[in-house]
Amino acid sequence: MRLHHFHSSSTSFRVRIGLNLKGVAYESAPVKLDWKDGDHDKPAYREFNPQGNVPVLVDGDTKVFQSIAILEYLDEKHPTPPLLPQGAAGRAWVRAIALNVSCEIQAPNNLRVQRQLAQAFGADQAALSRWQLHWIQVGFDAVEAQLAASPARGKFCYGDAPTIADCCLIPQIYNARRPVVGADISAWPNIQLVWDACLALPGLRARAAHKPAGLREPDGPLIGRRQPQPRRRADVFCAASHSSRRPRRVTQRSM
Ligand SMILES: N[C@@H](CCC(=O)N[C@@H](CS)C(=O)NCC(=O)O)C(=O)O
Repeated sequence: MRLHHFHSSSTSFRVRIGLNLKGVAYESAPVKLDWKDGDHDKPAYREFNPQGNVPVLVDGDTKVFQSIAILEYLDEKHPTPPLLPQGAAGRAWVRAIALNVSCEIQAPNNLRVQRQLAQAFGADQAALSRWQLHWIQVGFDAVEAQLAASPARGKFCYGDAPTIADCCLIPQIYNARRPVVGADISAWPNIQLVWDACLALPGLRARAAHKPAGLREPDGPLIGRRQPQPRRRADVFCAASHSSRRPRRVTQRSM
């Protein structure tokens, strides 16, 4: 399998967590996201992925777009450990959390939205930060209420094992805690509890899932060519986290 992703993309991070939890090895194909000269905007990448975003999973002749579709694809191809509970009601509940994060929080805060706000409507960084925090608060309020009301909540969003809900929520929490957004997740006690439980689990540990220990992170070719590493903090991205350290190649899951 090959994952086309960006090291600080929260949607890519969802899939890396899923791959880590399932112990599936993958080849890493980095795609530089950038406000001005991102690879995702270039014709070669648009041809590869007309949606112009990351992540994309390539499995033999199969190409899967959209992080939640990728997580479900992985779950069907590698059923153990499962990322969805048994039963229609539980599965719908978990998908509702994942989709809330994906559609109601990440989507309005995406790079292309922020770029449009800045370029077409003159939003400065302070306005963009307020914008991001707003959608995080609205979305986390809803997730918190759903978690608080659920008898199924255990250590994780649903029960005592991580599901695609946790795969989506953890990167979003990571994103929300960045200084440029500044959300205090203790305001959402159930989300805080899930975050704490996830950090204690090796396959879901945010840093570890982000950059597996001992492995060099992507600076390799994307669609047949080498590309430069991002050099600056990209705080306006839909980032999962940012690091000034050089990213590492991810070729084998270590957890
Ligand atoms: N709904 C998509 C969203 C993917 C997405 O927007 N990814 C961001 C990175 S976190 C991206 O590539 N943004 C590029 C852009 O906004 O143009 C998914 O879940 O895969």
